[in-house]
Parts: sequence; structure tokens; C-alpha cells
Amino acid sequence: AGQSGSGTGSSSGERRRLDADVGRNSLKGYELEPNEYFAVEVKERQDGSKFAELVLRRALDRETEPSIHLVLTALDGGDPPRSGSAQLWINVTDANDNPPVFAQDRYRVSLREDAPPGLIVLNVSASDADAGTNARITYSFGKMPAKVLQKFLVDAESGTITLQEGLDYEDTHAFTLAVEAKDGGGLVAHCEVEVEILDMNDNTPHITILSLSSPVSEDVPAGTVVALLNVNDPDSGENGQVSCELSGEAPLSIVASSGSPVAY
Ligand SMILES: [Ca+2]
Ligand SMILES: [Ca+2]
Ligand SMILES: [Ca+2]
Ligand SMILES: [Ca+2]
Repeated sequence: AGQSGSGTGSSSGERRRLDADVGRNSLKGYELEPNEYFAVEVKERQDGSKFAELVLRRALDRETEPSIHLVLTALDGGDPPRSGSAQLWINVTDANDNPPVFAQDRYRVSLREDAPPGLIVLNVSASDADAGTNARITYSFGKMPAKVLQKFLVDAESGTITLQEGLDYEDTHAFTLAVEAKDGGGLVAHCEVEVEILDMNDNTPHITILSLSSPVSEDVPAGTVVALLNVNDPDSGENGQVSCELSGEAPLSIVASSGSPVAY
């Protein structure tokens, strides 16, 4: 806060104005320029001298009004009255009354299964309406399984999330990352990042022989099952669809049986 005196009357301290005159010509009252925040209350000492107190009427908010300018006028009871005024500049210091706010509550991102470690997944960002350390944000992960914490890294300063390890769609189709933004005063905001993993064709079909009749007598009727096979590809969709064919010359054919086993 600061002040400066001006006008025709005398001026002294912020709370106290002296008027050298006596009686009717002495200090009559104070007037404060109409404003939202402060009222002036005139108090009288035992010796009859008056002083003014500036009283806060409603809560201040640095974020909407970082400084308030007031003009306080002192009037005497003379005719014509004489007055003196002081300009008051009140600076509002910051309190940590705003938590960080994420740009989005929920982020969604898709990563190919073959994404390399070190890849930037995305950048989360939060803002804080306060000032100084009350607005200084650091990012971190919230409570998550160790397996997830191992895969991803969030930069405390920038909010950049990077991949630390290889992915495997066959192991995990999606991750939910809990991200926190904390300001210098300890207020915390939360957001979620949904990471969807996109399948790549990284698995070759695998053939398992469940049963095999060998040797086979030359007089078995056509249509006799000589082997039961299971063919499996753990990939999804087209990447996991298999078709079987026999190579070489043999009087055998492959028939898909109900369910996954294939017989011929
Ligand atoms: Ca804050
Ligand atoms: Ca504030
Ligand atoms: Ca495959
Ligand atoms: Ca795959």
C-alpha cells in the first residue's frame, strides 16, 4: 500500500488527519470514493480527535483485482468546507486459492504396438490462476500398477508423457494413466490419459499337432482322419486369421472342423 496527500487541507498519517482549527471548523468527517471493497469508519479518541479506519467489507481476489485505488477525503465543518484528500493504492498479495486446472479431464491417444521406447505419447497441460509459486505446476503420475509406471514416464516440468518400454497388444490392449498436477502450495488436480494400443501383425501362426496316425494302412477308406492339428495366431482381426494348406503331393486334404482344431 502507498499513499500521497493532495488538496487544500492539511494531511498527515494514513489513519489520522489533523485540522489545526477548533470547533465547527475542525474535522467533520471522512469520505471514501465509492468502491466494492472498503468502507471508512470514523472513530473518536477520548480527547475528541477523530481518525479513520479503512475496513474491508468483502473478500479480496487478486485474480480479478490485483490492486485497488481509493481516494480518501477529509472534510471540515467550515463554510465553505475545506477538504484534503489522499490517494491509497492497495496491492493485494496472492493466496493459493486456485487449484491447477487441466486443459482436459480425459485425454485419449492411440499407439501402435510397435511404437519405439522414447516415443512422445502426448503432452498434458494444466493452468493455475494464482501467481508465483502458487501457480507453479509440477506433473506426476498418480497411483497406478507398477507395470504401468514402468512403461510410461511423465516429465514433471513439461507434462510430456513418453513411452519407456516396448508394447504388446497381445498382453495389454489399453492403459489408463492417472496424471496429477500440483501447484507450489500443494493443491492438486487430476486427469486421465487413455492409451489405446493398436494391434500389429507381430505373431506368426503356430501349428500344434494334437494327434497323428502313422503309418496309415493303404486300405483305409477315403475321409479317414489321419491327423488333428491346432493352428493359432494370437494377433487380432485379420492379423490373427489363419488359413492352412498342404504342400507337396499327397492324397490328403485339410478340413476345418468346428471350433479351432483343424483336421485332415
Ligand atoms: Ca494455485
Ligand atoms: Ca490467488
Ligand atoms: Ca499374425
Ligand atoms: Ca499383435
